[in-house]
Amino acid sequence: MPNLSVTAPNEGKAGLIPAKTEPENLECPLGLVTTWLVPNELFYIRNHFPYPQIDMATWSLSIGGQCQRPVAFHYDELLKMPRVTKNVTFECAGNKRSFLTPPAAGEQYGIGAVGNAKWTGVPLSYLLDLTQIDAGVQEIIFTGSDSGQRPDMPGEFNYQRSLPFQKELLAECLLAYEMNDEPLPFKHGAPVRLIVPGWYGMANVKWLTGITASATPFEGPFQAVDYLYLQREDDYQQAVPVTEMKVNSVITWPSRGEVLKPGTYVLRGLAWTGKGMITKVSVSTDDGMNWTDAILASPEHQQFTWTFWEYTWTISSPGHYSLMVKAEDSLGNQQPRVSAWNVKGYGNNMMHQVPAFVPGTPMVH
Ligand SMILES: Nc1nc2c(c(=O)[nH]1)N[C@H]1C(S)=C(S)[C@@H](COP(=O)(O)O)O[C@H]1N2
Ligand SMILES: [Mo]
Repeated sequence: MPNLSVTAPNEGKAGLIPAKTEPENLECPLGLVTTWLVPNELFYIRNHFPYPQIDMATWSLSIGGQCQRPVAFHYDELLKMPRVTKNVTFECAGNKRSFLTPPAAGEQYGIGAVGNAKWTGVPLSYLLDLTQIDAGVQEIIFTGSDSGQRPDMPGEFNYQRSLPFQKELLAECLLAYEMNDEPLPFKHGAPVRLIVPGWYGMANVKWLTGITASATPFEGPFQAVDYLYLQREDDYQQAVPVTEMKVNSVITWPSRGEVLKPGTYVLRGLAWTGKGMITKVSVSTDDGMNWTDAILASPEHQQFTWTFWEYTWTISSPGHYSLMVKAEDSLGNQQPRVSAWNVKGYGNNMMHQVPAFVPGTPMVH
């Protein structure tokens, strides 16, 4: 593999919606996604720091910490290990933040910080087993090679996150070096990134360089300051960590501002959840008064992946309509009409609402 760095702005990512350019944060135009797996060029991007520079001649992945046998592997060695492929949808915890009232600080994402892709790589448990992790280990820490400063504290930090040392959770995870059957694109974390099925996107550490077993809880800022549901700015005592995705859904057609005529249309969208399966999607065209089931329209509907939904709507008379969608999953989770607000604006799964206008007489300007 050649050395990895970004050579041109917007490289490979034309058509995405910029939320911020430095560091680069791009939303996916979900209305343009017609395939169940999002093409790599259209997959959203979320970065906390500028892109790292990676010298593949010296790059290796070290796995150590509280264990009997620390190890390190070059890229070519990882490719020769057992491999696993999983389709996984992930959503940025800040997706739909712009719909919160009052506003919450952070990237003001609309609905497009979510995507579904096919990931291939080494099972995480395979690598952890090689190291013979010590009794008493509580967490596994994952280190990305990107680093920089934060506005809220002095110092230089790498992007680092931990997972609890729970066998079932870790058994689901993989270290991906392929995305949709292509080598993992640099902007998505090449040479290898972590994939944690069912969790919000922050868990999927890109540009991995280190995996460390730890006997104490990890206190890095992307663990202990960010990605916590906080009710008050200073209330870290009561904070709940952001982990699994909540059940969520969006309308991808029509989009806001679409002018429609009386007639029959197919409304379209997507629904996803954390651990369960999407069992039901309902649509309202009258601002949530009446609801009708939509059709779950994905050819493949699997755990940890999103599903398309469709709903045939016949408009008989002009007027202003409020289209809404809500989804339910097999674990009984439902979407709230108004999200539980939190200081950092995470996990907003309130029902998505799109106004539609059907003019009845010629519009006068
Ligand atoms: N090293 C590193 N990994 C990272 C991040 C980052 O800034 N640096 N951002 C995280 C967040 S918040 C999200 S939502 C996902 C986004 O992955 P993507 O850019 O491939 O869509 O990556 C996660 N992994
Ligand atoms: Mo995110």
